[in-house]
Amino acid sequence: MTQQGFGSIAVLTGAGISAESGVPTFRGENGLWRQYRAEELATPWAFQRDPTLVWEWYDWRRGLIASCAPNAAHQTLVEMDRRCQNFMLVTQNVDGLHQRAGSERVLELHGNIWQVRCTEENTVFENHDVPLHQVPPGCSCGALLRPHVVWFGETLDPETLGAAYRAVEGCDLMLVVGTSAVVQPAASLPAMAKDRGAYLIEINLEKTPLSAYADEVILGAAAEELPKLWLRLEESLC
Ligand code: BJW
Repeated sequence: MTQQGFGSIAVLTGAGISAESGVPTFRGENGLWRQYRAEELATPWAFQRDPTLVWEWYDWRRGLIASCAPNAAHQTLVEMDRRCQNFMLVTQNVDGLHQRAGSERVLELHGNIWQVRCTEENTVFENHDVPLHQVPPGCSCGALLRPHVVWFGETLDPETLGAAYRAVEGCDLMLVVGTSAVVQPAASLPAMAKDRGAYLIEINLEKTPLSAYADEVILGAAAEELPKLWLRLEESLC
């Protein structure tokens, strides 16, 4: 690692950062996609076909996430947020654990499992009911509510994605934590940062398609490795 100071940091997180909190990842040995087929649950077509099935799955996941607490990796990112003037946390996670830990500058690329959206009016509501009172839940206008998350085949919110591009294009250090780096467009963000000259560090249990681009690959658990990395970086920050 160079000794120059880092003035601007962008972080991309994925399901792996919440794994040690007890939230299942999607891919890998114990991942959700081993048990469930993504196209039957995480697509707009699946919801059209069987909203009850899709909502039962989200209701189960909401219950599971509600019982989980942020871990040391989430806490480390709170410290970075507080310490660095130019900082942005971009997450693919919908679990809300970054905010529960205390992170303030967070861009949720794939939405939030604690928000629901009216399928007619597109209004977004907070909903923390565990379990849901009714499955599938309905809006007061009579239409169905859906989880306010981004499914395969759906576009990401342009404002959120635009803010993520800006953060990544302007950073001089990018950390990528606990993502398989296969889902687009999120997976392209680290390469974008690297192409603009950022120093790229990846933390993951295993190598990913991104590892070849990274300046450093730290193989290990996020809750263990991120606090250690932060101790090492703190000196050269901001
Ligand atoms: C640890 C650890 C520990 C474990 N410590 N590490 C261009 C090319 C090809 C395809 C496409 C493309 N553009 C778009 C597409 C289609 C599609 C896509 O990318 N498909 C690929 C799979 C091929 N993308 C989309 O459809 C996106 N929409 C879009 O781009 O719109 C425009 C468009 C549409 C169609 C065609 C073309 C353009 C939307 C993507 C939405 C993703 N939604 C989900 C569900 C969210 C809601 C919910 O949670 O229910 O988002 S899918 C799922 O994957 C979820 C995650 O956010 C996302 C990424 O997963 P993540 O976070 O990386 O988790 P895992 O499980 O994959 O990996 C965990 C990692 O952690 C592993 O590496 C472990 O090793 C590691 N780990 N424990 C450190 N303790």
